[in-house]
Amino acid sequence: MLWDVINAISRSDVVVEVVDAREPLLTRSRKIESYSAKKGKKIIIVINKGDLVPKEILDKWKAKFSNEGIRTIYIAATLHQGTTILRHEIREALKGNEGTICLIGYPKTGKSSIINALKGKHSASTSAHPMSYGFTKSIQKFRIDNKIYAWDTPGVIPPDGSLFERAIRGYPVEKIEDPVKVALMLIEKILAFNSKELSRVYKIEFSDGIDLLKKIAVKRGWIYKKDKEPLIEEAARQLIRDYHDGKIIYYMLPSSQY
Ligand SMILES: Nc1nc2c(ncn2[C@@H]2O[C@H](COP(=O)(O)OP(=O)(O)OP(=O)(O)O)[C@@H](O)[C@H]2O)c(=O)[nH]1
Ligand SMILES: [Mg+2]
Repeated sequence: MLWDVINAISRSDVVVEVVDAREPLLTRSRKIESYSAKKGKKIIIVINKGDLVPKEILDKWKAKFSNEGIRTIYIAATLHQGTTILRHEIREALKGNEGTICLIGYPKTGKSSIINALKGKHSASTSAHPMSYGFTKSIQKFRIDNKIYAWDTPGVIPPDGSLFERAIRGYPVEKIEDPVKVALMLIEKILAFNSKELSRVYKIEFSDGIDLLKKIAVKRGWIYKKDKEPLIEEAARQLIRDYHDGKIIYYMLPSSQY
């Protein structure tokens, strides 16, 4: 899979690194950036899913990455917001010449959705959850317009990826080995961001992460038949899916400590 990405980079003029606006630092790969730079490729960072984060925060992330000398823009691919500026950045990077870009990034950052937004129609298949029906399995080239071609690549957790991103994006939700552990990590992050958000989404008051998972399971009727215990694994998977679906409002701040 990483090989697919390296292959696409080598066949492109410009590398478009797609990060999730909610977790820009955790979904960027300095390793892939420095590899691309070493190969002489121009890099554009695209902060996608901008609709899930307030504009002033997006501006801060943009300023942060721009200060590092990387062209950066933010967009909301599925809402077709920011596509004109993205097209402009790509043309600029290609100096008006015909050329090829590649979209790279962690699973589920919206690479295929960006291809569709640039093309103006649904051409690349997309999916809401890691490795669920429609995710990108191999590199594929698309024609964006009469001068620009784009490689769509499979989402890959790069070698410098965090354990958390690996756990939450690296596997299909139903195959996560310990969904409760992953959900508890996620709950902790969300609570630190906004202590009321999970009560708002699930309409449940709770004392801690496990209590929340138990109450979600009970509320949805996910109970072990044998001993009537709540199926917290199922609740944990649901919470992870809700995060992927953008139902829970959570984002990192550029000022946070990592
Ligand atoms: N809210 C929101 N959701 C988005 C946006 N862009 C993409 N998505 C959603 O994010 C999910 C993943 O989108 P994809 O385009 O399949 O992501 P990908 O990076 O190609 O995923 P892989 O091929 O698995 O690596 C889908 O459910 C999209 O609808 C966006 O701008 N805003
Ligand atoms: Mg894809």
